[in-house]
Amino acid sequence: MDNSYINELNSILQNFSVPQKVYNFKSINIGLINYTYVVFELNKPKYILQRINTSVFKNVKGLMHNYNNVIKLLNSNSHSEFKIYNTNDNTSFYTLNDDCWRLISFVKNSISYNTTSEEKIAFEAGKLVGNFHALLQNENPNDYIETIPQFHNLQLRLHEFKQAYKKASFNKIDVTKSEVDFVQKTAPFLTQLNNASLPIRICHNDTKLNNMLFSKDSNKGLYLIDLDTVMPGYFYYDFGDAIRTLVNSAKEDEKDLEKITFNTIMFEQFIKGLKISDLKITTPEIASLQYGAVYMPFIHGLRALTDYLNNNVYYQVSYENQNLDRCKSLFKLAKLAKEKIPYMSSSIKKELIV
Ligand code: GN1
Ligand code: MG
Repeated sequence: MDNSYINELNSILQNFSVPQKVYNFKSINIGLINYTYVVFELNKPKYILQRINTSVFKNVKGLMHNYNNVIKLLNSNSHSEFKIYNTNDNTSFYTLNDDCWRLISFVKNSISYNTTSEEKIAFEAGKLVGNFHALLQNENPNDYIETIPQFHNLQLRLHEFKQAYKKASFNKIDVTKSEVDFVQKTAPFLTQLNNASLPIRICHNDTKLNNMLFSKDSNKGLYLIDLDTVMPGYFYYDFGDAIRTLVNSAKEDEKDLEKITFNTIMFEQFIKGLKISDLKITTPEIASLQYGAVYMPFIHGLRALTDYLNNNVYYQVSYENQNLDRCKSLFKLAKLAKEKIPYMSSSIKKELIV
């Protein structure tokens, strides 16, 4: 990172109520939406500074309101390490031109993983997701704004896909033939899902593995981070998104589709972790979980395909076809998960129905 950028980041930090020092920064490139930096004091990581992508998150005030709701609950349960640092004007984010910045704590001795095949991590992940939901289960959905309206609504994502397809270049239509076929074949199966009997819960909505913090020493699950999409939803969203990143240890943009797997041991460990969490899950929710494990890789693959057809206007990409690679690997996982529905359903029942 060059010196002028380090100075710029330091001058942004001066607007927050933290000791005024000269800090160092390291950029983290794993997110696809916001820009994230670890802030170091001497050589120690102290904070996480983020520039919120305001073309994706249009209501930052509402987003930070949701964030604060969750942090308050976490802190009242003695998880005091995770906090937001306010600005000198006592607001939860700092605005500079069109950009919004926020500062949160760096949780000491924590680690996150992009991929894993460690069974203990899958088990801890199940506990973490379950306990997050248990913590939020009495929240009033009206106290949360929808940071991205209809975020996991498949009808909306299919509509966006169709719009993008109409405008896409001949070449893109040609190279995406088999993915488009997969959409046509799979969408009717998933749009049949009936949410009517499911309770609306405050969900995290982005429970992929690298949004989970674990203890560096013991791999105990600590926190779910990245609370930008905390808003009302169905439990199978969070279940499915965690499963998609635990049963498959290949990267999200893996080009070699042979490497995409559905690891049943990791699946079972996650369920066992969920079972011993404090979450009280309803019977209709239990019946919906296996579909969540197909729904989430499918909807993410569909959104990646749409962005590829739209010439990469939404996700940050590091090469031209990255969205297409993400789509292919996510669709492969959705296909594997769909074949595993009978297995998932009996394994879920065995553990969760008492
Ligand atoms: C985006 O930026 P990040 O990694 O937190 C996306 C998620 C996807 C994820 C794919 C607001 O999240 O829905 O699961 O990329 N977030 C938004 O890894 O679109
Ligand atoms: Mg996110």
